[in-house]
Amino acid sequence: MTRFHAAQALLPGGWARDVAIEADAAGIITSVDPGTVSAGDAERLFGHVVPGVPNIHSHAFQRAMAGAAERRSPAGRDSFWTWRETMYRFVARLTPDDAEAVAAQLQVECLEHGFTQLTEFHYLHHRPDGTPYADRAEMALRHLAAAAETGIGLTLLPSLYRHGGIFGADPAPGQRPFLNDPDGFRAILDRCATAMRDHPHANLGIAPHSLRAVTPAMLDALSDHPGPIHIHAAEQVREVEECVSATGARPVEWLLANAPLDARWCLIHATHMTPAEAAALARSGATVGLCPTTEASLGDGIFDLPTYREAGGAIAIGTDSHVGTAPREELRLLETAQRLRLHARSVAAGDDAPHPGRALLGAVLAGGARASGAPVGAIAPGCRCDLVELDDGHPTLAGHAGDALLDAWVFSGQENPLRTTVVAGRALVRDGRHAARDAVAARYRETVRRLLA
Ligand code: NGQ
Ligand code: ZN
Repeated sequence: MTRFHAAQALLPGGWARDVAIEADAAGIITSVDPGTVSAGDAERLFGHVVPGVPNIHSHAFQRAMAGAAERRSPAGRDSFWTWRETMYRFVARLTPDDAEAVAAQLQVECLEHGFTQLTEFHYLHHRPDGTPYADRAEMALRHLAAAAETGIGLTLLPSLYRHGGIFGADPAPGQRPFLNDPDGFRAILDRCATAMRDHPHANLGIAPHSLRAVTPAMLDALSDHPGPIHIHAAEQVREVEECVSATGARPVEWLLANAPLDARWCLIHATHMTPAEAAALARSGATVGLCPTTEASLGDGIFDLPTYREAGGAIAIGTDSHVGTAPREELRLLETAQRLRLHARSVAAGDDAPHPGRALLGAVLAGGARASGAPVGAIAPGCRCDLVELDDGHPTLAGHAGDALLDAWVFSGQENPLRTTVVAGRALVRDGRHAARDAVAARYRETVRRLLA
C-alpha cells in the first residue's frame, strides 16, 4: 500500500483539495478521497498534482540524432525525405547496447518532464545489413530493459515494415534493418509477449509502419489484433499524392474504407486530411497521435485541430523524433501553430473549457490512455498511480492556481517547473531529478559521442 496526499489534484471531475490517494502493491489506485484533512503518514505533495501524461509516439533511437540532422544537405533542398536518408545512415551504426543507452536517456527526460507512459513504435529490428540478431527480438527487448531501469510505463509496438513505398515497392538498402516478413514479425511479437510477463508496467501492441511499408493483405491480417494498433498516415504531401495515384484515395480516406478503424487504432500525424476525412476519422473512434515538435522539425504541415475536435475526434501527443521531450512543449506548439494558421487565440479552448492549457491536457490524457491501451491518464480508482507534482513556487507558476496554472505551465517559460513524477506508486523523479539521471546520462554521453564522431 502506497499513500499520497495532494494539496490540489486534478481529478476526472476537476480540481479537488486535500486529496488522499492510495495505491496497492501493483501500483494501481484503490481509493481517491478529496477533503481528507489529515495526511497521516502519506507522502505529501504540496504542488498542483496532475495525472502522468502518456507519450504515444516514440522512435527512441532518434533522440541521439536530435540536433544532428540540421545541416543543409548538398542537394540544397532539405526535406523530410533527406532527413530520412540521414536517419538511415545513422541507424547503420547503432548496436543494441547503444539503443538501450539512448532509450534510457530519452525515458529519463520524459519522466522529468511529466510523461509517465511511453509508446515505443519500434521498427529498428535488425543489424545494419538486415540480418536478425540471434534473438530476433533483441532490439525490442532493449526498450523493456531501459524501462525496467528508468521505471517508465512502456507500450511496446513492434512494427511491421516490409516494403519501401506505397503498396509493395522494393525497400531501399537503408531500410534493411527494419524489414520483416509476416512470419518474422510474428516471431518478434511472440517473443515480446513472453518477455512482458516480467514487466508489470509494460503492454504490447502492433504497428504496421505505414501504407508505404505494408500491403493491404498484411494490414488485413493484423487487423484482428486486440490493439493498440498504430500506423503513420498522411504526414507528408508527397505521401498523400503517391497514395492517391496508387489507389485513387488519400491515406486516411483509404484507411477509413479498408481498415476496421476503431478505438484500438491510433493514426500517427494524420496531418493532411480533408474536412470530410477528419469528420469520418473522428466518428471511427480512432485516436490521432500528434507530434507537434517533430512535425514542425520535419516540415510536415499543420494539423487542422478545430475541424477534427469539433467533430469529436480524440487526440494524443507524442515526441516522435525527440527534438522535444516535454508535454508542455508539444501542447504549446500544438496550440500556437493553430494561432499562426488561423490568426486567432485560445483555439483549443471551448465554452465549457476556457483555458487552452487545461483543455489540451484533458484531451491528451484521455486520448493518450486510449492510444496506449494502458490504465493511465486519470487519478481515479483502477488507474495506475501515475502522478506529476508541479512546482507551484517556481517563477513560471507563481501566483497561478488551478486551470490558470496549467496555462502558465504550457504557455510560458523555458524551464521545467516540475517537482515529482510518480509511476505506479513509485516516486521516480524528486526535486525535478530522476534517481538514475547521472548514471544514465554518463552512459548516453559516451554513446552519443561515439555515434556522432
Ligand atoms: C519514422 N518518422 O519511421 O521514423 C518516420 C520516418 C518514414 C516520421 N514519420 C520514416 N516522423 O515515415 O518513412
Ligand atoms: Zn513515427
